[in-house]
Amino acid sequence: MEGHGILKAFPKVKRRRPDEAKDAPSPKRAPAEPITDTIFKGATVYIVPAGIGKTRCDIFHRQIIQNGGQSVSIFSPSCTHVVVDDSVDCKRALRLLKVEKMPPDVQLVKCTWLSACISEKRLLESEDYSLLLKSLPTAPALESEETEIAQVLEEAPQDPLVPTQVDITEREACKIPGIGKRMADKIKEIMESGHLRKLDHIGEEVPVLEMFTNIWGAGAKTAQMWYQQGFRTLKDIRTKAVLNQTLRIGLKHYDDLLERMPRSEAAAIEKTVKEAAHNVDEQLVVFACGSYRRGKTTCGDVDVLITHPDGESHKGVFSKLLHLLHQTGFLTDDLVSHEENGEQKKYMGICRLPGPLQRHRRLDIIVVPYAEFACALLYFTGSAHFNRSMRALAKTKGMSLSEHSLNCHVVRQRGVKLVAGTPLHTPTEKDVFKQLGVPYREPHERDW
Ligand code: 8DG
Ligand code: CA
Ligand code: CA
Repeated sequence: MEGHGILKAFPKVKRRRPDEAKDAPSPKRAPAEPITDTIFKGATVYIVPAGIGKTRCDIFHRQIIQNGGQSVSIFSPSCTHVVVDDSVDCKRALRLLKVEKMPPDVQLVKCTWLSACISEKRLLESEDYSLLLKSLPTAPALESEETEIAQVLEEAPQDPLVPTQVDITEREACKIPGIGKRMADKIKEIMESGHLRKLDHIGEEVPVLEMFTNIWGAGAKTAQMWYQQGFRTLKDIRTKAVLNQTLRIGLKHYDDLLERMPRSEAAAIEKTVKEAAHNVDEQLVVFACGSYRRGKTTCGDVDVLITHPDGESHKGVFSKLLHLLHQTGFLTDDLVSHEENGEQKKYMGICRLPGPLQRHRRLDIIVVPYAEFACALLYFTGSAHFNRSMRALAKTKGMSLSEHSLNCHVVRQRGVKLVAGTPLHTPTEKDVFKQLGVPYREPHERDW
């Protein structure tokens, strides 16, 4: 049910992932995109975001994964294809990639190649789309379905009620590269009836489901269940639904937790945790990671990472620190008060800075052994998409990357890890990049 089609239509207003839901108490990571086809099987694609825009990059990324390929956010010689916006020429592409020339086996292609592969449902030769060749096909770059429909409608006859015109338009639409029979059918339906039936039920259900999943702790499954039980408002949930402690807290702070906090507030939260940690042990190293470390102007929550340079004294810090932060009233509610992940310990809760107008904010605290510090720092800095790309890159090199370590000599068979390999010595993040053979990226360069 988590992958229910309707839920994919949710607008991106969420500030935390539904997979952190209490119905899945140990927060699982984002589910992998379902693979529905094999168009891009064997292809490892790096999309140069310049000029393409984040939304289109995201769409392409999903299309590649769903069609059996790999989409990575770091350029390396193990990519099979590098895709650039149609406006980018070869010289600029090389500049953006920070290389003098393309590695021999990497294809440098225009966006139209991706659109054409998707529309023709096969991995096309890149020759016709190569940046080094002058003649390029004129297929429109793939954008969202809506944009495609809109473009076609713009060129549609003025009187959509005349059936023959509708048929002509449908036939014409089919001729446009990138528009198949299914898309043409949708265009026809819109022209005939003024709307798309497929979207009808979404109008009623989605806003309610979205409101429900915006309760911290409620995932898509829970929201669907409530909807099926006939609940339609937050009051219904408050008064009629069976709620566990996490959901009660999520509901209590519904408005506060929906809002992202300004960066300055995240800094004040980091400072509060740091001071308390230094009361426990002055030597502790304390860092806010996540979007804060990536330099974002607003943060969904604060992710504080803690370690001790002597490699031992991090032990015992976790409970002392939480006790102190509870005592001062800074921590107001615990969502997941103690989660163990190997030698790492994680707390997920809610805090509030002192003062009359302060809001409740989400806070994660992670205590890690020093040997795992660099990999943990890299992981909790994110972004989640960047992390996926780094892990995919490690995989192509017979390594594996996690929040604990970068391992070499990993043995996999058909994607299944048979031998876990040996952790490499990576005292700093730079060491991780170096071992993976890619240039270091500052935190603010890790959004994609
Ligand atoms: P935000 O809180 O401002 O919305 O953004 P964020 O700081 O990037 O996200 P987060 O949810 O607080 O997660 C912190 C980091 O944890 C994230 O940047 C990278 C890492 N991470 C992954 N995958 C996932 C995942 O599936 N869920 C969560 N919660 N974190 C993940 O690499
Ligand atoms: Ca965060
Ligand atoms: Ca977080």
